[in-house]
Amino acid sequence: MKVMDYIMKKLEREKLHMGLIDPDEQTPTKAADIAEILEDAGSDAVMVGGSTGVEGGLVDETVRNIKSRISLPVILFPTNTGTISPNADAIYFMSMLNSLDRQKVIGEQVKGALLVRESGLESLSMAYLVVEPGMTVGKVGNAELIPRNEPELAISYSLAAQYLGMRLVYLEAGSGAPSPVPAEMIKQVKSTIDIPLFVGGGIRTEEQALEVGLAGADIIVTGTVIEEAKDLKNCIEGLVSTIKGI
Ligand code: 1GP
Repeated sequence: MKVMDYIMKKLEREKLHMGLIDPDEQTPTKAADIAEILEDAGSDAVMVGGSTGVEGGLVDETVRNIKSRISLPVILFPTNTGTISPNADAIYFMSMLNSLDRQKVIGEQVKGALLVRESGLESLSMAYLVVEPGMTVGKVGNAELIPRNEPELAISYSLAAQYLGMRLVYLEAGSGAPSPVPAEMIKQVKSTIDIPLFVGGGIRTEEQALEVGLAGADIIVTGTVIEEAKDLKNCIEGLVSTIKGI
């Protein structure tokens, strides 16, 4: 089954959790250990990527290790064309619509389009919108951050993405953000668009996952908490059961 169909089918009955693994943060073997815990805990997919532009060989080795151990979809969350691994199941073909840097809006995508085609990866078009504080990805991407108190701007970007034919919207507060995207912004965006809404950045606790999910996020992404948790199994199980219970 195509990854997009898998996501849409699952969304008919529940919200999804995806764990983000940054290949820079651990060895490929350790990344596969984490992926196995995610799968056992009932998470829905593993995203592989980082905001600083990890080197291609390491991404590929990480993806291959993960793929050899789990059956969940492995989806690339790329920073640039150097991070494409043909061994993943799919790639978010993302545009940071609120970047002031043309390269992030369309340049990298033009550079990578043929590579994606040759790789045979399923391409999932996504509007990537960086909300305050934006953290590293906001800086690296030269984002004109969406202010936390301007949900109307987030709505306009999201709707523009939908009208442009994009299939997914991602509201990103930035990895390690002190708090997630505001619930009010999530609620207003969700009530306006018809395509699935991803929310990530700063989600560490079950309470935060619950708030983000209740506000309307369809797919909740956690990264930092996976790197830092003392008891990873317990942490992921708690997050997943909270999200599935909404
Ligand atoms: C980053 O939204 C993801 O792109 C995950 O953020 O690391 O804060 O969970 P965290």
